[in-house]
This record gives sequence, C-alpha cells and structure tokens, in this order.
Amino acid sequence: MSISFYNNDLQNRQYAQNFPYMQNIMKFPKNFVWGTATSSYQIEGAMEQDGKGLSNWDDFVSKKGNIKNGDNGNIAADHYNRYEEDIKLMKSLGYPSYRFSISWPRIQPTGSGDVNQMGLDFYDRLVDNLLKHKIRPFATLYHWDMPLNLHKEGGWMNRSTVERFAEYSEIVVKKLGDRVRDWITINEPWIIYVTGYMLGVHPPGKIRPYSSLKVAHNLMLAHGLAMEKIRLHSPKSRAGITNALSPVQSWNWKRGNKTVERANAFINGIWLDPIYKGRYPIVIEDEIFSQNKGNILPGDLKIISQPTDFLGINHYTRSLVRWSPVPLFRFLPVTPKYKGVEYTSMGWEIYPKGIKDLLDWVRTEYDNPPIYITENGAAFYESPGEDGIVHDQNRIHFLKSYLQNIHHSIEEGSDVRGYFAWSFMDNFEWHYGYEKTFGLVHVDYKSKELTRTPKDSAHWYGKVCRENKLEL
Ligand code: IFM
Repeated sequence: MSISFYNNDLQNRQYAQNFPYMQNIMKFPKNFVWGTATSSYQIEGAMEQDGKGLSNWDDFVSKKGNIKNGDNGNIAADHYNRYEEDIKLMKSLGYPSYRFSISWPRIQPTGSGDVNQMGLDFYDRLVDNLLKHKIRPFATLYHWDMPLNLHKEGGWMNRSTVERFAEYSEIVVKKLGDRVRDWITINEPWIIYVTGYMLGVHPPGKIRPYSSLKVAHNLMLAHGLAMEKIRLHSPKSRAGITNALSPVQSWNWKRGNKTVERANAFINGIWLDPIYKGRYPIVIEDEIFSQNKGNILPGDLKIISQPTDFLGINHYTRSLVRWSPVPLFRFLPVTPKYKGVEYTSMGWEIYPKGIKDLLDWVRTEYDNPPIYITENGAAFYESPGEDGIVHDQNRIHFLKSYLQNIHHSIEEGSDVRGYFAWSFMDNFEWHYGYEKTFGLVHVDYKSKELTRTPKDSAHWYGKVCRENKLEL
C-alpha cells in the first residue's frame, strides 16, 4: 500500500507558493504570551517533605516494571528546594511566563479536609518569586498527581473524587487567586483516560474498555466545578482547560472516514464538545451514556459547558489511525512510514503542518476560541558536547517549524494568544523515566548536584520571546 505524504520542507515550500507574502521574519501579535511549562511530579521531588502526602504516582513508580530503568520522581530535579535558582535562570533566559502545576497531595495529604499549610506556602513563595521577576504565572490545578487515598478509593472512576477536586481547587484559588490570574483546571483528560484506564501504563494501570468512560465524564465535571470555584474566588482571572489534541487522519487517505470520525470523537471531540456544544459527540454518545448510568446527573452538562476564557492545547504530533476490532475504540494508531519521515525520541512523527491543521479545525468547529498552546516541544537522544553544552539544532528546527505553522494559522484567523514550550527543563517523563529529554535546559541527573545547563535551544527560544518574532 502506498501512502503519499509531504515532508516538512516541502510543506513549507508549498505554503510559500500559496502565500507569497510569507516573509523571512514572522512577527507574532502584540501581547502574545511566551513561556515555558512544567508539572509538579515531573520536577519537584521532595516526595515526603514538609508534610506532603503520598500520591498515585509515588505508589505507581514503587512497583517493579512500571517505569523504565526503575526511575521515579522522589527527587526529580529537586525544584521544590531549588525553585529560586530555577526562576532566576528562567528570567536570565528571557522567558516572560511560566506554566506550572500544583501538587494536590502537597495541599491535602489525605485528599480531603485538612490543609497542609507548608505545602500551600511553597506555592505562595513560588508565585511571589515569579512575580518579583516579572514572570507571569499560569497555574494548572491537576497535572496527574492525586492523593493516594483518593486513588485507592477509585480515583477518577469514582464521582466523589470530583467533589474532592472541587474542594481542593477552592483552597488553592482562595490562597493564590489574588496573584495568579491565569488558571488551567485539568491537564490532558484524554491522556489521563487513555494511559490510565485503556492502556494501563499510567496509574491506576487498568484496561477498562467497558467502564472507563465514567472517567471521561468525571474529569469533565471536575473541570466544570473547578471553573465555578475560580469564578467565585478569583473573578478577575482567566481560566480554561488544557487538552492534548491532534488532527486525526486516515493512514490510507483513500478510505477510512468512519474510523477517522470515531477516532476524532475519542481523541478530540469528547473533551471539547461538552464545553463548546453542551453535549458529547454524537458518534459515541450511546457508549458514553450506557457506561455512565447513574453517573451523569441532570445539570452536569450545564456545569461542564459554562463559558471558559481560553482553550489550552498541548500538541506534539498528528494521529494517523486505521480500523481495528479493539474493544470500544475500534481504531488503532499507525506509525507513519514514508521517505524522509523523521521522529523524535518518543517515536512521534515530526509533522509541523499538523499543528496548523489542528488550529484550523478548532477555529472552524468551535467558533474560533482564544487559544494558548500550553505545550509543544520534542525529546531527542542527546548529550552534552565536550564543552558541556547540548547543541540541539534539531530542537531549534522543530520549534521553529511548529511556530511557523502556528503563525500561518494566526494569519488565517486563528485566535492564538500564547505559546509555552515543553519543557523548561529535562524532567521525569512518566513511564519512560528520565530517558526522554524535552527540556530547553539540560539537567544532569547523573550527578548529585542536578546541575542545570541551558541548551542552545534555550538561548534561541529566549530571543524569540524577547523579540516576539521568528526568524526563518
Ligand atoms: O511530559 C508530558 C506532559 O506531562 C504532558 N504532556 C506531554 C508531555 C510529553 O510527553
């Protein structure tokens, strides 16, 4: 079977032919927000410091075979103890915004009731320090670390976790909402759902095709209830959800429309339609309702569909799919293979035009919502040169070509307001451990000092942020 694809340079040349005004310098809109992103479990470490409770991830990493090389986030980049140094570095590199997440078990060690003041104080200091350096904080309430007690009681399968999440969100927003004015409720519900409950590679490590759609609804409801708390306690803030989205295409461009439609509903629509259309995607609605008997209550979709201020999009690669008899999904991902194809060390195809396809689709399907690209970046096999620096031209090339496509989509009308590179520094890449490095800043995990050294891309990206433009 032959599939014809365009390689990335060809994509750009063709775009230039269609849009002759394309220049060598791409200016981004005034007030475009530039930043980098991280998450609590991936960088903080300090597993049991200052009263933090154990999390689903602390438990998952302790079980043999779950994580590559037996790695864990017990110490990670020790950001909990080194946040001042990290913020200084961020400032010196010229990154004006920072997206971080808050560790729920640091705030509520048992998952309900009592607050761990020392945990809350850490984020208080972090936010103050960011503001002191004139770095705008974007806070994510849930980037996958949940108090172990709640995890043991069923986690996102259990509707009561949603109530607990609302309680936790209220505590955090009450404390930080006078200074944090940009909130993200939940990071990537699709990944929480698919890795934790369909593939079994993230906690709770289950494969539950006939009940997992409860998780999807509970995550969406948790988003809605957190939105209510943000509106109540920080009315001047802007808030939204961050989704992992990708344009879905058939591996065989001549057929497979039904499969694409179904895959698109699971990967994208289920996390967007309830917010923007007040209902679940029609093609999978029956499955969603039949798996959620007694779990979807009257009024839930109203809570979920309350207005948000922006949509956060995390994007890395497109999704090529083919039909398969696998339970529930009835599709499987396909790794693209064609002449000239390039992959990151995650095995993800480098396909910059995918981000334009995605933004164009969101613009037309959901009435052009304001968007932040809350994550985009690449992991490569790399190591420092003799001078101790990682010379990562491949990452620069990656970021440049994705930003170029974002710019194309903005020129055609997409309301993209900002971009956060994933990630500020190398970190714990979940079940891959420390082997996959997404950072602009290299962290020497082999040394006790955990020395931070900016890669070439860190300086290149700082210039883009400072000048608000891309030079091709
Ligand atoms: O590292 C993750 C992040 O936690 C969520 N989005 C994707 C990144 C790369 O896999």
